[in-house]
Order: sequence, then C-alpha cells, then structure tokens
Amino acid sequence: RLSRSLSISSLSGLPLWKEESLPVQDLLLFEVSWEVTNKVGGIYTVIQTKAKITVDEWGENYIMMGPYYEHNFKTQVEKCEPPNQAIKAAMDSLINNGSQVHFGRWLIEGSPYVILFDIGAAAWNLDRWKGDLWNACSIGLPYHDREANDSLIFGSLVAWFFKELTDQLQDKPNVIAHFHEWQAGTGLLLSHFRKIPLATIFTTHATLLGRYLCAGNADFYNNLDKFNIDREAGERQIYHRYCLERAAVHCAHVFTTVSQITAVEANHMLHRQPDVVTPNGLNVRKFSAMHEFQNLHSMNKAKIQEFVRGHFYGHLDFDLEKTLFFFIAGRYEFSNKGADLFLESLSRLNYLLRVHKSDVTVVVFFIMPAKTNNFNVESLKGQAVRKQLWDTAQFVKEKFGKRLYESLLRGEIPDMSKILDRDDFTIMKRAIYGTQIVFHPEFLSSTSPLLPMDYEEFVRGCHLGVFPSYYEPWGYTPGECTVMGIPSVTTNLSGFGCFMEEHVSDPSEYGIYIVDRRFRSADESCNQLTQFMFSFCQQSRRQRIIQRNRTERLSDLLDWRYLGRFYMYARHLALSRSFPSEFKMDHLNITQGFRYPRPSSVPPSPSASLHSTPHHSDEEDDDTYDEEEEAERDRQNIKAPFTLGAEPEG
Ligand code: G6P
Ligand code: 1S3
Repeated sequence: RLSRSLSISSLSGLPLWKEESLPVQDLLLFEVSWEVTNKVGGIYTVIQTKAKITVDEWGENYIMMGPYYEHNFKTQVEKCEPPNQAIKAAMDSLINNGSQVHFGRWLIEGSPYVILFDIGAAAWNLDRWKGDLWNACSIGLPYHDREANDSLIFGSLVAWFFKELTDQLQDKPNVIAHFHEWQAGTGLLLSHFRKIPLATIFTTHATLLGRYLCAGNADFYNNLDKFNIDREAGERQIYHRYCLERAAVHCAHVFTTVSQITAVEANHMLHRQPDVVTPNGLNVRKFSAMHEFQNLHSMNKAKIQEFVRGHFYGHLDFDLEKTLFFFIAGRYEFSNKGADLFLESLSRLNYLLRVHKSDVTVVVFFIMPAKTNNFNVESLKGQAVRKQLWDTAQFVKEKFGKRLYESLLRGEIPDMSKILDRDDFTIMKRAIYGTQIVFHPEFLSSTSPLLPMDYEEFVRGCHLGVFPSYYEPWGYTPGECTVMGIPSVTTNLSGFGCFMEEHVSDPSEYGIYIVDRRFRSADESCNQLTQFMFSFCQQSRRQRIIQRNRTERLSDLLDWRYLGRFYMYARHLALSRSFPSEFKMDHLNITQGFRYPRPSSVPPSPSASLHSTPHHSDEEDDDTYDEEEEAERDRQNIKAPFTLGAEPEG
C-alpha cells in the first residue's frame, strides 16, 4: 500500500508524486510545535503554510499541538469539540487532573484542529517533572532557564496526553507524532522512555550549537568536524538544551531537517545523519492573469516611491524612475543574516556606480525588527510634509477644476493666471512651510504613517531582495520573493540557495543570485555580491520585467503541493520503522525529481554581454520576446532525478 507512481502535471511541468496514499482513516497524525498558533520565527511559517495540504490529505485525522496563550487563542482559534472520542477522553483526563487543555480550529487556510496546552497552569508540576526527566534520561534543567523549563512542561503535557490517548485507542488507529525543534522534542523524549506506541518524527530547523557558533565568528563550515561539541555547548551555558535536542534526535524513528547543508551540520553537531531532507514550501497563490504580479509590483512600487519622496523631502536630487529598491529582511542577527556583508558590498556598489557615472540610484531598506523607542523625528517630519503637500495639491486641484468647469459652461476659456486666487496661494505657501508631526509606533504595517504597506506589498514593490546569510538552515525570505516574482540574492550557506543550485541549472538566469560564502574569503564574497548588484543595476526596465517573469516561474518548485511529498515520505518511513509488521517500505531512496533548464532564450555559451541576466535583449522596446512561449519550452525541458534521503557527506 505504499507504492507510488510518477506522473507529469500538465500545468507546471513538475513531476507529481502520485501514490497509493496511506490508510489515513486508520491513522491519526499529530504535529507538535511551540509555534502552533504562536508566532516566534520561521517554524510558524512552515506549520501555517503547510496546513492546507496536510488537511487535504488527512482531514479530521490531523491535529496540531502547541502552547496555549489566551490572546492567541482568542484571536486565532475557533473553540470546538474534538471530533474523536478518544481525543476527548485523553483531554478530559488531563483536565480532571488539574491541567488546562483547549481544543479548536486554527483559523488559517485548511482550518486544522489544534490542541493547546496551558503551560502556566501546569507549572506547579515543574519540580516533579524535572525529577521524571532526570530519572528517564539524566538530563537536569537549571531553574533560571525559563525556555527550557517551559519546554519540559509542554513536553510532559504532550507525553501524558499521548499516554492517555493510546491507552484509549488500544491498537487502532496507529498514531504518528511529528515534533518540530528542541522545544517540542521533550515530548518525544518522554514518550520514548515511557514506551508509548507512536511512530515518531523529529524535524530540526537549525541546531542550537550551529546557531551559537556561527554568531560567535567561528569559521564554522571549515571546522565542522573539529569542534568538541560537548565542551562548546557547556561554555555557552546551553549544555542542557543541547542534551534535550540531541536526545530527541536520537530517540526519533525518523530524523529530518530542512536542507542538505543543515543535514551535514546536524551530522556533526548532533551525531545523527537525517533520514530525510524536508525542504520548506509555501502556499503559492496563482493569479488567473499571468501579468497580475507585474501590475502589483508597479502599484506597490508607487507607494514606496511616495515614501521616498517624503523621506528625501528637500534633498530629492535623483530620478525616481531610475531608482531601484533593494531590501534585506529577517531576524535581527547581524552577521548570521549577512547584514554586515551587505553593508560593505553596498559601499563598494556605491563606488562602482560613481566611477561608471551611472544614472541609477539605489535605495536600500533594512527590515529587521529591533528594539526601538520611537520614530526618528526627521523621518516623520518628511512624511508629514509630503502628506500635507499632497492634501493641499488635491484641495487646490478641486477648486481649480470647479472654476474651470464653470468657465467652460459659460462658453469661456478662463485666464489661467487668475483662476487661482490669493487664498489658494496662501494655502500652498503655508503647506510648503508647514511642519506638522504625527507619531505612530509601528513599522511596515498598512496603518503606518511612514510606509503604509504590509510586508507582502512592500516586497512586491521592491526590485531585489538581498539575503547574504552566513547561517540559514532554510531561509524563507528569498523564497517569498520568488513566489512574488521578485529576484533575490541568497548564499550557498542557506538551505534555499543550495536547493536552488540543485534544482535549477542556472539560477541567476531566473533571478536567483547565489553568493559563494562557503569556499571564498569574506572579501571575495563581498566582491561577488557587489558584482551581482552592479549587474542588476545595469539592466534595462525590459530586462527586469523579463527576469521577474522567469523568477515567478520557479514558484511551482516552492509550492507545498510539490514539496509536501517529503513530509509524506517521512511519515511512511516512520510507520515502517515503528509498526514494521503492518507497514512496509521497500523502496527507500527511490524518488523522482527534476531540474529546471536554463531559460530557452538564453544562449548556450557565456554571453559577451556584461549582464548576467537576462540575455535575450538589451532593448527597452524589443517586442520579439514571447514569454509564454519561453515558459512552455522550459516546461518541456524539465528533467533529471534527485534523491530524497539526505546524502552522506563526501
Ligand atoms: C511592471 C509593470 C510595467 C512597469 C514595470 C516597471 O512590469 O507591468 O508596466 O513598467 O513593472 O518595472 P521596474 O523594474 O522599472 O520597476
Ligand atoms: C529557522 O528560523 P530562523 O530564521 O531562526 O527555521 C526556519 C524554518 O525552517 C528556517 O527557514 C530558518 O533558516 C531558520 O533560522
């Protein structure tokens, strides 16, 4: 019942993975994460975007588990009764013993069921549960580490729930429990030591030590095999967390991570080779009109231009039609996310643009939530003045139009020098001198007075996302750019960058520029990034439009409808390992993939052109390019297999 066949999707050209699906009616699937209904970082995006395809496959038999926070519950969850008597009975058992457990539907696409455990209400058990953890696996948690203690309470509640549930179920249905990241891993660990009959999967989205070592300036990737990991964890005072993480990894039937590069890292930092790489997808939204995303770019760019007008009010000595908008976004980890490299490259880019007397201006945004007290008064002043000028212009325009209309009705052409009166001029002068200030403590939200756009609109309005990360197990930011048809820069140290290198013959032709941060010095990487940005600045508008079309064509590759197969595979594997007499898996590592060819309009040999993308034409007015035709040709060419399991190093 686990066999599968390959078929080609007529829409995208990507091979679909058709299989005789699991007998989901005889199974229950639980996915456990600290970020279920609780946004902390990237794992929330994984869980939330994947919900739809998982519910499509599993229906009522799919349930997520996370921590309960009153605000999150009130704003994101619709309370309801569990669909299944055994789940209800297990919850009741916890509730009758003094815990608080909530059930409902998470109001996101797919509306999955969620069980949320109140950590605070169960905190009185902490000392006892610390004892249980110590007795099970000799891991002790210090009292001052709130996050680790919360993870123990969460894990204890989850394991307790599974014990009650499986006691109720007896043999059927079988239960798969998929845990994400070390905070949820404690539940896996305790379930394992209590011999609860579950098929378990553990997915890591980063290793604790990897993140710490990279942030601390270590030459991480060249020394992977040289670190004394126990000592490094101890010196950073995360030894207990690292033990929880490593133990969960080793207790799981199936261990997965989000990219090949993190698989290599995990092998060294956690001493287990992941069984499956489960790349992160997105819930890709397709527009019925192919050009809709280009229109959205235009509309949102106009909003950013408005902001720039306000920001540079009084100093706007550059042409906004020849201005490109670049941005970096992510968690505020300055060197891990490559903000340091980006700044240095920008200074080099500035130099190049000047010596080449380029008429292009680049405006760069750093979207990194950090501690702020308030808006910079000067920026607000600029925006307020711009807004006031706009309002005044609208007001005078109305009056002007009315008088013009009245004149025409009388059959007269008005004297243009008299159509505006003294009052109008006073209003306009006052507006020019005006300096009204507004305070509003938000940034990148559609209600902000500075830049009234949400993140998606902002990305769409930009020209290039730049994410030169040093530590990035996957990295959603360039993926989000891709599905919106916005080119981006990534690195060969990010999971996303490696994935693109693996599946696209010439990623830069599709607007995915991959900086080599693995095999080059920092200075060389910086020069490479500078060159990418400089070439980008030399493209004509037409070239940018063609490139955006190509970028957007890669969306299918990042769609959960395609990438969800890796999660399916991990579940099959876990079942075959935990319940071998019932579930067989006789074709591990057999899977089919594909590789995107170079776009067919690109010459096969390196172009003489300075530009790396797109080669087709440098002319603004060239209309011989037929993008639909090119897309169709490329679809026909998609080919070549790739493997599913994490490849051994070497
Ligand atoms: C989209 C619009 C075009 C517009 C272009 C601007 O493609 O459909 O009408 O000219 O964006 O592109 P640019 O790269 O200059 O922002
Ligand atoms: C992690 O979040 P981060 O930004 O701390 O998990 C994400 C989801 O898998 C991943 O995209 C990212 O690279 C990791 O670093």
